[in-house]
Parts: sequence; structure tokens; C-alpha cells
Amino acid sequence: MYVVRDQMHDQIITIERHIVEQERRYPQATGVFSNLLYDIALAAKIIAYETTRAGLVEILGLAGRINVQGEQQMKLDLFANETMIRMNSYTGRLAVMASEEEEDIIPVPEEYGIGKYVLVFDPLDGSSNVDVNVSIGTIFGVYRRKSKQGPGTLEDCLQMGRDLVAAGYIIYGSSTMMVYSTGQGVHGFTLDPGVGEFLLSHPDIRMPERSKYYSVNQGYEQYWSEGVRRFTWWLQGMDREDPRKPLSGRYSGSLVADFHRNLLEGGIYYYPAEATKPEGKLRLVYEAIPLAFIVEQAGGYASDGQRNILDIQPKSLHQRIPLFIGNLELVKKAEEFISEYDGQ
Ligand code: AHM
Ligand code: MG
Repeated sequence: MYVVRDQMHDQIITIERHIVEQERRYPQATGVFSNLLYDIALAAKIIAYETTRAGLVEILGLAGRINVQGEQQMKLDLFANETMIRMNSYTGRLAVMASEEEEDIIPVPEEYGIGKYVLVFDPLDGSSNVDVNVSIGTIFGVYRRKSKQGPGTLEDCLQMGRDLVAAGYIIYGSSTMMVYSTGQGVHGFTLDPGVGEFLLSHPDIRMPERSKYYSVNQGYEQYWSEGVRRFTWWLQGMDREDPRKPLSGRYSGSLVADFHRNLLEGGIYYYPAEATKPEGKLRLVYEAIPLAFIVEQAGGYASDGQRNILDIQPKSLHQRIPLFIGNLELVKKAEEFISEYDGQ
């Protein structure tokens, strides 16, 4: 495992230490926000522990109920959802939460105190991959509450990406990693399962300028617009006016895994609007906005094909949106094709 050491003192940097050091830059900080990030990291460790045992316990299989998106929900989704809620409900740090797996906002019990932050999350993204041992993830975003007092409200959860104070994801893959940003760059930590700590392994992640991959579900090409189809040909080097070296295709069916690969290696992930899904598939609040924040911090860009995702005001909790995310040049190119061929 590659662990970054502080050369002067030869120290290993844990996520706790990193969060505290980031907080020191704000003399007025009270520590509440740092503790909220620890709470999320702890929830991530618990989910990681269960996901890596998924083949061993009877947790596999369908839980037999349908989630609010109308999709079958797997047991591990429920476990991840409940873990995120339980680890964050009683801390007094949050005013309200919202989860991709819950129809309504999740209030925090008032007797434990109402805090000033808001947490939105997709507890287990890519869960169709659980049974086949492909990487899955958790995505989260943190806002300051907008409402002045009392329990947090729906409006607190429907904020624009520009208002995020932190966002991140956890990927449960060949190792577990937590990647987060508080608006001061993007930092990645690898979980050492032996000591149970996230250790800084990828400081200050920047997207490479040269891209290697494109990630899209090409099986749905027949449902794409002309612009999206032509953009894909361009990525494949088949545009006669602008022939280029083709990118390699990589698509796992796990947004977090595909996003993470492209963040480190350079590339673009897209889930466009389709004839059968004109709104796209991904959720603005839980998936598109937090990852848009991360990608921008790493020098990339996220768009719905026309607009910066971070400038879109969510209207409802489970709103879907087309998503193009990754290398700045590639996402801008997607916007150009869409504007030229789809008349948007
Ligand atoms: P989920 O949150 O229900 O897991 O859905 C989101 C997932 C993404 O991780 C992934 O990129 C996409 O849906 C895959 O969808 P499809 O199978 O249509 O390609
Ligand atoms: Mg998801």
C-alpha cells in the first residue's frame, strides 16, 4: 500500500489528523464540522466491513421491498442507509438529512440537539453490483442549514452545489478509499483494515490533462440524441473533421467506481438523457451535485449537457438529471455537440 509520509517527521497522516489540520486554517471553527466528517468516516468503515463480507452473510439477495425510485432494493443498501442514519442522528451536529433510499427528508431527534449542518447521501451506489463483487460506493454532501431554527426543512436539503461545504465518496473496491473535499482540493485516504484507519494515500488529487477513458452505458445508444451519439464517435476518434486517438471504453455500472477511475486516470463518465429516460437516470441531490463539487476541485467539470451542475437549483429530493462529468475539455466538448445537434 502506498502511504504518504511527512518526510520531516516520517509520520503517517490519518484522516483525523488531516481534517484537524484543514480546520486549523479557520480560527473561528468550532470543531463541529470536523466531527461530522469523522462520523461519516466511521459510518464508512462500518459499511466497508459489511460490504467486504457480502458473500459470507445472508445479507445478499433482495430485501423484498421496492425503494422510492421504484427499483428493487438490496439488503446491503438498507444496511448502508441505516448505518449512515444511525451514525449521524444523535450527534447534535445535523439539522436534517436526506437519503436516496428514503422518500422524505430524515429528521434528527430533537432531544439530542439540532445542529447547523445538513447531510445528503446515496448510501450504496451501484448496488446492482453487490452480487457480482464489483466495486460500489457511498456518496455524500454537506451543507449549512438555511432555515433559522427548529428542525431542518426540505429547503435545507435542496441547495445548489455552489453552497456545499464538503462533499465526498467512499469506494469499496480492491481497497476501501474515502475521497473528500472541503473546497481546498481533493484528498484521498485508503483504509488500512488492520488498524482501522483511513490513511492519506492520494493528497491533492488533480485530474490529468490527458484522458484515457470514457464511461457510458453504450447498450442504450439507440435511445441517445444525435448530439450524444456524435460526441461518442468523437471520443472514439471517428469524427472525420477531428480525428483523434480513441479513448478506451470502461463502464462498470457503478458511478463511484467509474468516476474514481476517471478522476485518477483522466476521462469522462456520462449518463445522458435517453428517449426512454428523458430526465436521465442519476439523482441531482445525492449523486450529481456532490461529485460535481469534487470534480471541480480537481480541475474537472460536470454538466447536464448545457449547464454547470453546481449552478442548478434542485426542485425535488429525488430529481433526476443527465450527467456529463470528468475532464473539463471533454465535458465542454459534450456541451458543444449537444448544442450543435440537439438544438439546446
Ligand atoms: P443506484 O444508485 O440505484 O445504484 O443507480 C445509480 C447507478 C450508477 O452507479 C451507475 O453508473 C448507473 O446507475 C448504472 O445504470 P445502468 O445499469 O442503467 O447503466
Ligand atoms: Mg446511486
